[in-house]
Amino acid sequence: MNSLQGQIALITGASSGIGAACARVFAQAGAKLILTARRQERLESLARSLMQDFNCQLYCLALDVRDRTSVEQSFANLPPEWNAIEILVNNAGLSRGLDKLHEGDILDWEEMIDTNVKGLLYVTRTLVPGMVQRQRGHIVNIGSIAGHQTYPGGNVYCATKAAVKALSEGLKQDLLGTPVRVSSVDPGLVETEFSEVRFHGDTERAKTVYQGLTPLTAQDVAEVVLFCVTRPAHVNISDVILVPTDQATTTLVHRIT
Ligand code: NDP
Ligand code: 8X3
Repeated sequence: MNSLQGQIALITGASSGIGAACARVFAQAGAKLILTARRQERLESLARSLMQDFNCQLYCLALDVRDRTSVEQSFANLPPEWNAIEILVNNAGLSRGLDKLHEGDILDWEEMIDTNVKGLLYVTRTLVPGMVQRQRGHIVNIGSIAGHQTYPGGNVYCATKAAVKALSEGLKQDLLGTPVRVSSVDPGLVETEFSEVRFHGDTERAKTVYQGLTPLTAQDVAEVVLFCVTRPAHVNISDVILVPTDQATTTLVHRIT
């Protein structure tokens, strides 16, 4: 039931966190993997480890999802044996800052919108036509609880994830009548490099986000993604919100202090 034997899966943001964990569970399930992110050395090190552990086929692609031309050309130039992508995990994303909207850094806003919204759109627009043509495909968008509930200082990040939610719904509606599925996997607090990136490398501040509670791990999220993509063809897991037991809403969290 959980086999992806021989299926080609492309994961964006595979160099860290949830994307890297998806790569590992997919490799274990027998998928052929296209790993993409900006940090090529990270991808290659992950690829070496997955090849050693699972003897899987891998293709690493250094890619900035914000660069539309590069997205289009990189996918157009995939070796023919890597062309028939069946699973796309739109995971690349980030938050920057936790400022009040009226005090926010506009460069932070642009980076989030360009990556989380426009980057996801560029990748989707480039790869989904092939899925429709082949009558086979599954897109998993990594949204967030932040796309369902806004929290103080979350403003633009939450808006990008609300956009991802709308895009998942829109794509699902537009693909109706084809066998191509769309799932949205929307986690709460997951301990990855996410907060370190949000706070521009301030690791001490990043650690406080997960202090006094048991957050989700990237592996927890990857297992849900694997569940979505291994259902029978007539079943679409449309939207999953998964949170730590210690988290009720974006702001209501149980911490032991
Ligand atoms: P990480 O920071 O650990 O991973 C983010 C990944 O995105 C990295 O692989 C990074 O690779 C990639 N990425 C960022 N910008 C770009 C870009 N311009 N082009 C290509 N790749 C890019 O964080 P997470 O694993 O936590 O985040 C993954 C997704 O999960 C994001 O969409 C995030 O919003 C979402 N999410 C995270 C939650 C959390 O609490 N951690 C909760 C809910 C959702 P590189 O830097 O090498 O390009
Ligand atoms: C990440 C979860 O609540 O930190 O999307 O924004 S949260």
